[in-house]
Amino acid sequence: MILNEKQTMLRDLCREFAETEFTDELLDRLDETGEFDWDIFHQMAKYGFTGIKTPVEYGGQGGDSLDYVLMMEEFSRVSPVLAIYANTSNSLGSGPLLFCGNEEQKQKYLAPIAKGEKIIVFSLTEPGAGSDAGGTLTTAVEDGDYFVLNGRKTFVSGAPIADYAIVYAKTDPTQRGSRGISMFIVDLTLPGVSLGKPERKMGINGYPTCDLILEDVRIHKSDLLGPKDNGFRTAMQTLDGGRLGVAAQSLGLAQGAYEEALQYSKDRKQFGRPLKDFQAISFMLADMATEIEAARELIYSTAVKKDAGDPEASKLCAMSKYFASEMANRVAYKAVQIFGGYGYINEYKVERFYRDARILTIYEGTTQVQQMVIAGNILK
Ligand code: COS
Repeated sequence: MILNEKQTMLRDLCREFAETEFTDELLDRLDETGEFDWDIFHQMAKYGFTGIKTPVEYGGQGGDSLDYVLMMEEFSRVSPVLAIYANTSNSLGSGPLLFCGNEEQKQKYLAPIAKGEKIIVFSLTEPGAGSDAGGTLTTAVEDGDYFVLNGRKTFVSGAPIADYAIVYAKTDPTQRGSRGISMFIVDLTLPGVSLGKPERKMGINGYPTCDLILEDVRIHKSDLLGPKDNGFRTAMQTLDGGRLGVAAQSLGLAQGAYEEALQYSKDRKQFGRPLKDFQAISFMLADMATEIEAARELIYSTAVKKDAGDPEASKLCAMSKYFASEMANRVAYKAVQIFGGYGYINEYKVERFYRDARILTIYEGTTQVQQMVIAGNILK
């Protein structure tokens, strides 16, 4: 796709920001400590990245899905971890509010989230309800002006640093499966809310993840989001956009790993020749470049079609995530292979890209869930 002048400027701005601000020192620190860096988050917020897709009237930049994709791609090219810092507020966190928040909820929550003053996270998965997201066991029982929530959510990305969580809970146990589930905005300072210990992960270190535990948490009815008993549909709609974001994150990671391998193949000599002069290496590079380009075209066109209301958008988002996340793993694998033993040493960027790539085929719906969504669409 040929980008217009405004899109090219945005891409260049994001690229320059990432190359300048995402320093090696910062990336090493995130990976080693696993701790969130507030300075870079505030810097991103100052530039408006945390609200790139939020409408202007709610404190954002009013960009479209392609703008968001370009930002995610460019940030992930340098750091797929720091890309997430700007992601949640444009994706899973704000999605449910934009889809079905009332005006009061939008005014109260969206603007501070878009400006990076508050952080909201998405909390769907439970220990026994991962791919089977409709199997949620968390309950919400009406009590006067309140709902009383009980349950445990798991793998909640960003929970340790968040102010609010969108929580899915069963409000009508007589309805089966994904029906009878409602969405709530939960203030994480409320009595009865506690957090599990931050998980130690293979990659994506520096964006902490933990369990969210709810024990008799009283949520005022004004924080019920959307219609009661009908929250699952919004979760799925939100995940359509989230999956496009993970696809763009995969694309950026693959591009970063490929560029590292390309340069290395020119610098490193074996048997008296640079690696690039060996057909085995040049063919790997050719495969990497081709797959990246194919993913880019699919993702960009999906972004445009999604905003245009294309009825195929849900399927295309799943296809984008499926193809790009698997592709990023293939590319990261080959990048490590080209680096040989050095690729296995954590001093080299491809080692981290390889570890970070592994989650892409898992979070926001595994590859197999994407295949279920795609098959469900083409076979209906
Ligand atoms: N947009 C709007 N509505 C959607 C939708 C979408 N993209 N996808 C499904 N729905 C609706 C369906 O139309 C259906 O509505 P009705 O109840 O009115 O008929 C409802 O949602 C349930 O859909 P479905 O029957 O397909 O749900 P399943 O329980 O079979 O689940 C999968 C389908 C597996 C696709 C779903 O559970 C899923 O995406 N799981 C993975 C969850 C995930 O990504 N977790 C990561 C956590 S966030 S990091």
